[in-house]
Amino acid sequence: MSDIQKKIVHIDMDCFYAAVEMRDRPDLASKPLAVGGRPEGRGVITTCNYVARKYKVHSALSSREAVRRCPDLIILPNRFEVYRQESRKIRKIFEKYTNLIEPISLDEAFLDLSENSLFDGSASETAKAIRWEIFETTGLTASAGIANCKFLAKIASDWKKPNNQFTITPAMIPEFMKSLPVKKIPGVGKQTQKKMAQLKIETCLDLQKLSLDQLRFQFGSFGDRLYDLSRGVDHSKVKSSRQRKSISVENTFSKDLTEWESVEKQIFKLFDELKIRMNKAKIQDDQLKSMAVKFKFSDFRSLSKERSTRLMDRQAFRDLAFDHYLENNEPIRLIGIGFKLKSQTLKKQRGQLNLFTSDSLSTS
Ligand code: TTP
Ligand code: MG
Repeated sequence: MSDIQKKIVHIDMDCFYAAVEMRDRPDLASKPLAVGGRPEGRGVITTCNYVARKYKVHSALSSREAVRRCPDLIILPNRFEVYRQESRKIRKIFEKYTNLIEPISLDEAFLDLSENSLFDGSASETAKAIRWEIFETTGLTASAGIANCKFLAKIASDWKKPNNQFTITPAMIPEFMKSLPVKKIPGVGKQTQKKMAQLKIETCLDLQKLSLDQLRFQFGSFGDRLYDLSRGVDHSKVKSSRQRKSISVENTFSKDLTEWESVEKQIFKLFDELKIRMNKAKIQDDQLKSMAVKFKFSDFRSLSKERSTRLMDRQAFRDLAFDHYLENNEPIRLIGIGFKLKSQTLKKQRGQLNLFTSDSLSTS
């Protein structure tokens, strides 16, 4: 499908953590309110409501400075578990509309609605419905951006904040890009901005004036992406971790393992690798269905042991591996560990998950 036809929606909750606090403490809703650490110590502001933003209070500002800018600021402690809980509810709402969801953080996600036929295929009407359902369910407001690519959808969601949405149609893109500041381009951080400023590049139009070769010369491999992004072109896909059925890592050893100690050591090593992969794939505990440990023996037979789980737990892998080891005490040439993940819909979930291909699975 060409990008012209793509329909990407970016949903971003309005002053998310602060909004949760305002919902739960309506008496504070009209006051300047932030969540974060205490101003007496070295606390920082996690986020604040829009009243506080008028005083130039913002995320990552030291709480001490925040109170200096806004003496009446009320700072509540972070309640991450509550924010996580709300985030899960919001995720569940997204899942009613599409399986193609890429969560970016607790309060932000991309949805690919290209194949969606709801509301006569209107992504902006679908976005309205999603925002309304979020509000009905959680009492919190969200903003949305709609465009034919992730880059523009994300910019659009910021355009009419709070509690609103904005669509960038393909016809609007050339004009829109002209005035867009380069700092809005993902990947253009402080250093790149500085370099661009030296080159008198402030807007995407300024960038468009550079040839691909010039961009490569100035910005290396990022030059190709800058060429596209400055024209409002972004081919990156909505990467749905929900579509993933499993995640695993494995290692083959040059010498078969026979001692439990060496098996245990490998399990811990693999666990650290798995954790990194899970972070990259943005997989959260609530997506976990079961964990598995696979052994491939010296005769190339392989056998996995599986156990249901809801937690990413090193000790649990060790225990599962230990049981597996006791039951099948043979030289091991390969160990794999991983998780099976809950799938998009219950219907699809049945019978299709196989963490390790062509392996027999013993379940405990
Ligand atoms: P954002 O979406 O960046 O901010 P926001 O939702 O508070 O406000 P906006 O209406 O502008 O979207 O971040 C979402 C949550 O992530 C935010 O409520 C708190 C948290 N957060 C941090 O913990 N540290 C940070 O530096 C930022 C920016 C956000
Ligand atoms: Mg937000």
